[in-house]
Order: sequence, then C-alpha cells, then structure tokens
Amino acid sequence: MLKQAGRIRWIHQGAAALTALLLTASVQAATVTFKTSEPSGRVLDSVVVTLLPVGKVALPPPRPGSIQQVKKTFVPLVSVVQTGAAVEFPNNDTVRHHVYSFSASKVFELKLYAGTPAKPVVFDKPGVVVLGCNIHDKMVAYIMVADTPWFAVSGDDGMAKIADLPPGDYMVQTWHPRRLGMADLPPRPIRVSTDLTESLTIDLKP
Ligand SMILES: [Cu+2]
Repeated sequence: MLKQAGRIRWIHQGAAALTALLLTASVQAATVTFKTSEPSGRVLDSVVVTLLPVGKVALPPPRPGSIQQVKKTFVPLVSVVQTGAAVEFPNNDTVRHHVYSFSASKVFELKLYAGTPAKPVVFDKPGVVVLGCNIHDKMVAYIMVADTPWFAVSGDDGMAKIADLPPGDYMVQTWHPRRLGMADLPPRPIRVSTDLTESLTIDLKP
C-alpha cells in the first residue's frame, strides 16, 4: 500500500516536471546579443545581422517599416525588413525628394513629393536595396530585405540585439554597407535555447 502511494506520487511529480519542461520550451523566448567588430578588433556599427530559421517555421506577418527623410538625410541609414513588408517614406523636409532604387530586389521610384506618399512601398524579394534621391545625390540608404522577422543592426557600440527568439536552430547572416557588391559572407549556424552573447567578425575588405 505504502509502496503504491509512493509510486503514484512519483508519477505525479514526473508528469508535473515534464509539463513544466514542455511549457518552458514552447513559451520561453531568448535574446541573442551580437558583438560586431572588424578582424582588427575595431567595433563596427551598421552591421546587419539576420537569423534565418533552419527548417520549416511559421513566420509572423512582416511588420511595416518607415524610412524618414530629415535634413536631406535618410533615417535610418541602414534598416532591415522582413520580405513582404510595406515601408513608408515620410519626408520631414520643406524641400521635396524623389526617392528611387535600381536594385534588383526592388526597382521603384517615388516621384518628387512632400509629406508622406499615400502608398507604402512593398519589398517583396529578399536582397539589398540601395536608396537614392534624384534631387540630392548625397542621399543614400540601405534596406536589407530578409526572409525572417528576427534581425538587428549594430549600433555605435557594435551591439546588435535580437529579442523574442523562439528556441531553435538558425543561420546567422551578416552584411555591412561597405560590403556592397561583394560576395555574401558565409552564414554560420547557431542554436538558441537561452539568452546568449556571441561575437561576430566582419571583414570589410574584398
Ligand atoms: Cu532629396
């Protein structure tokens, strides 16, 4: 009798532990922080870091983006959107801009305008898009279109933080505007199960 009770208690505890484990695995998202630098060790800003899930993963719908024009400058200089994202181009200046791209993954132009164009631009193909302005030659910006909602751009401190990551296997892909026109850097695998910090070295030389 005692033996039996003990066994039942053990089964209960085991089941509870298993349930807790499954809940943790399915609910707990992780944060991965990347420290980006050049091979010399110099901290690097504007590094695009994307995490592409390995295998079939249901992705959330792309979130809309926005690239402002402020004092004849695109803000931000470097951004990432998930494939299919609609991006607005609000003009905060009193002068008009004429935004365009000739990049293979998105060719478009927003003819001379003030304010915010009525229709956002949908970026439906992965790849790098270089933005320019027909009126102001110095204006330039870069959009990385990627098949993932998990990405970041490193700040002045070289840190690129990706939060709310479901545990799993990913390929880390990096890019930097100074690598424009160069071959893709080799992706590297990463297994995410808990919060972690990783170093990423980006060679800007061809
Ligand atoms: Cu302009």
